[in-house]
Amino acid sequence: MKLYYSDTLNPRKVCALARYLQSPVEFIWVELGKGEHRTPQFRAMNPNAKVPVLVDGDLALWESNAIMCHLAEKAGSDLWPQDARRIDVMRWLMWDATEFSPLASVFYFEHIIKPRFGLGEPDAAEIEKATPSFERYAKVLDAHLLGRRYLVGDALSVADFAVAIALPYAGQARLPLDNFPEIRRWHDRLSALPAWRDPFPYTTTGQPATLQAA
Ligand SMILES: N[C@@H](CCC(=O)N[C@@H](CS)C(=O)NCC(=O)O)C(=O)O
Repeated sequence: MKLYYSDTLNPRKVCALARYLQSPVEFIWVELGKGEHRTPQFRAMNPNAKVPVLVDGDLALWESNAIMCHLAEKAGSDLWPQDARRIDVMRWLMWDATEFSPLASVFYFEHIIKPRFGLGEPDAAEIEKATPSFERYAKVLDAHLLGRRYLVGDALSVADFAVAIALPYAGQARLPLDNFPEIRRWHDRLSALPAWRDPFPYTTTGQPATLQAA
């Protein structure tokens, strides 16, 4: 399998999961700054021209959450459960994709992507507009996490990797999380996993890193 990625939000969860599961993937870096995701060859794999993409035989799979489920299923891992928990995991994946992460992404885009790719100053109006909605959903998440170790049941699942995706960037993105201690506690637990803390398969010198056990 080949996993096309960059060191950005959505590929991060897939790289973390691949590392956690020690999936047999070849990691292929896509340089977004050079537009490598907009080439005809890349669009043939993903017409949306976005990373991540997983190529598994004839399958070119895009959408980070679907890729996580595919990798977990291939590994026979309970992170994408076979039993009734699957519906609950699906619920959180949908909630994340439609409610929580689009709002967190506003902060990530304004404070991290714009400076990184020279796209101008953060737009204070965009941040102000996103803040109450972000806090509304953060409150839902915080309340759900009270007394729980993970989102679904008492075990880690792909839902945790999806919903938490903006949290490693919380400081730099200036996510308004001060009033949500349960979210912070939960993310501290995830951060104890080497695969979550350090998901990308290269070192600070730019050399590919050997994947190690999570
Ligand atoms: N819904 C997609 C979103 C993928 C996405 O937005 N990827 C970003 C990087 S985090 C990207 O490739 N952006 C390039 C662009 O929009 O030009 C997923 O979850 O995989």
